[in-house]
Amino acid sequence: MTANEYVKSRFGRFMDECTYEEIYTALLEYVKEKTKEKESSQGKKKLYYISAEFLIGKLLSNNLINLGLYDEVKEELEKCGKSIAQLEEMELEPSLGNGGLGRLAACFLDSIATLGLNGDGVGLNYHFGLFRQVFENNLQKEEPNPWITPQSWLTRTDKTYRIHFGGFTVQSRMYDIDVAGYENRTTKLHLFDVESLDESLVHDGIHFDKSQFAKNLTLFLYPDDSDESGRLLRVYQQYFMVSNAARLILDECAQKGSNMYDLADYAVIQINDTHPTMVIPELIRLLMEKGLTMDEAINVVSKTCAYTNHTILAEALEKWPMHFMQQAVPHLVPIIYELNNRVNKKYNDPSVSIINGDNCVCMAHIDIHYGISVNGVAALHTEILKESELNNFYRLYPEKFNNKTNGITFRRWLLYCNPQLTSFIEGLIGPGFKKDAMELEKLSAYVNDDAVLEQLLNIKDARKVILRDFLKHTQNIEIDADSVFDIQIKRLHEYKRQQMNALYVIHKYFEIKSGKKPVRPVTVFFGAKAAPAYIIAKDIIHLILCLSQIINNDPEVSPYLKVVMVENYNVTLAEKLIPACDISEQISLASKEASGTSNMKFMLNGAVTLGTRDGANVEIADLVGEENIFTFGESSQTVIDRYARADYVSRAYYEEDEDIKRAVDFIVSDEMMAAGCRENLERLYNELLNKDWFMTFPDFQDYVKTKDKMLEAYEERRAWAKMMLVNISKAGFFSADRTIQQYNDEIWKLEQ
Ligand code: 26V
Repeated sequence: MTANEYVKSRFGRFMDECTYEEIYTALLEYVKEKTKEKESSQGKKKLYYISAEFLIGKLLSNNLINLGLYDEVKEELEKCGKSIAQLEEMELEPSLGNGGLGRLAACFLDSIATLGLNGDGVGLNYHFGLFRQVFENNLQKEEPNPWITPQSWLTRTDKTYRIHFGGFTVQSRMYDIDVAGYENRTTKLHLFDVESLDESLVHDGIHFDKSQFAKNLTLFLYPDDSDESGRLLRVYQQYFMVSNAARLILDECAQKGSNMYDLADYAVIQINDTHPTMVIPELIRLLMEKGLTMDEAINVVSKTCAYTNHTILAEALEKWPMHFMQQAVPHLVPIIYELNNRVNKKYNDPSVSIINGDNCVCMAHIDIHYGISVNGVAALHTEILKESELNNFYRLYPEKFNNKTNGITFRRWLLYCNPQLTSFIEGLIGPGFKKDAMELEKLSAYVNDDAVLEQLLNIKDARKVILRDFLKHTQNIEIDADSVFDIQIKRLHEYKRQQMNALYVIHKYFEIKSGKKPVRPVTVFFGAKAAPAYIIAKDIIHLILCLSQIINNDPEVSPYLKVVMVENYNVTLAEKLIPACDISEQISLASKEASGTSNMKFMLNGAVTLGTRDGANVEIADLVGEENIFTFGESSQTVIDRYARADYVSRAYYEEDEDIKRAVDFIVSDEMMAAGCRENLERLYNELLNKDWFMTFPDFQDYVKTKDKMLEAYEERRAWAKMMLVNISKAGFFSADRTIQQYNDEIWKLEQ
């Protein structure tokens, strides 16, 4: 049955006589049915990828592509006078993630299904997601982000569990989202929800009673953790997630014949960052309920779990106070003590203890001692883990440490989001790259082909026009499609240094004012959400929004420079921004960005990277060669040494460098005060002047110089197009299919 026939059977009318809402409802069911017809992988051993975030994005078009139905449905719609773009607007984007970690988990599910591996995702069904960002008076405000509608991708299952906390019990229910792999198998994302959830608890934006756990557990992802009650709630959420996951795993393994002693032959668990760590003591506890001794249970679980680290920022390595555990999960406490005692007895080294001197539980330490594998997410990141951050552990367990450089799914980040580039590539090298991304290398045969280079530039121009129209239509933002598109889109964090980019903008503003005008206008795009309690991050958003107001309304400057901060940056916006990008901003302080994954998406779509030697940028540079990337700034070793010496004084740079002084002073100038709030701007000014913890000043001049060099290079259109082509041709390594194959070969070892 075609999609149109399906619509007819559902509503008694063909598409041309249906509303978009009706067509969307019908197609959602159609796709769900088609997905169910596909086989899911079986096999004895199964992977459970447990993650607090799955940033899956909208699913309709992506699923149609993976099912091989996209072109057909698009055509049918067009024949009926409807557009697939408008249809896509019917779907709400689930905001079940925050940034790279969550998007990575979603890309991994796509690759797991595509490679036909037997593996499911397990997470939580947050009704209001992260939050929806709105700008008011140049400030970020947070609103709930509901996404569950009567027609949703969720399928309610019969699986329910009773989950016990200290003092009360809740009932859970599992909801499933089917994940269609590309022309292959399917897999499932299991999202657990609490039956007693009460959405009416939410009031005034994203506020709610944080103490009513049974009613609030799955309202939001990362609820505000600025106070103790918010942090405690995170422990409840995490336990809810892993207790459900552990029960599901044991149920499924028992059903397949496991006697529990052989659990590791049936299940492997990937712990995505430390958020799911409690699955280890919880599994031990459940196995003991089934009759295993503590020794046996620890032994079994220690063969089953693997841990991925996504950050070296100390503040992101979770440590929960023991009294939280005592309150939320008292039944895990004796197990955690026992795990700690064993470690202390064996190693007698407080730095590797599970319970630290402040009586907090170091979650990563549980993962490392009681897991089979510890991996970083890019080569440099893994080296830093081994040599510094986790060196004490590396010396104990060198065999557990390994690198798995991140990847992205090319289905969403090329085939779906950039059909123009996709069909152009296909015309040149055939369709093989869709299954084997390394075939993109074949493009290197065309690096001196003028017609190809010209066409590549045309496609980029066309994508810039599409972005311009989209932003006008959705956010009422006006941009010049002939300007250079310089884009930084990622979580707002000081280490990612959006503030350094903002200082560059101020620097340019002054240059233009003094008559030094760029040969071609530049549009600097930002997209970022700041954690609700992260004050300085919100101040940086405020700075950018004020700058945007001042610059875009200044007739002397705006013909040459524009600043755009898109509202509520999410996967849907990324899909529009990335294909249109010329300059990909990857400017984290070296050593701080574990990997980055937007850097890979940009490269794949023909943007050129402006980056520090950090995370996966290092591997991008190795692949494309120094002549096809613009790197700048201090090396990770210099940065690490500087932190060790603790002798960085930002004020000294400010006093010695007139450009830095002028840009920083502008933050508290009269113009800025007229556009923004004194309190926020002064706080940010003082932070930079007195602290600048992520060292923007030492890299500033090199950043300015390199970006200007890049703008010059942009004018050499043929040479620039060549750089674009080299970047695309070398992007194959960053396919998540490669990453997942490595996880399977080296850690999971599932049948294939
Ligand atoms: C943790 C927390 C804990 C405190 C409250 C706010 C908050 C927000 C987010 C997180 C986890 C974020 C971790 C994350 O997204 N890491 C990113 O992972 C990517 C995939 O490996 C990697 O490319 C990025 O470099 C890394 O920042």
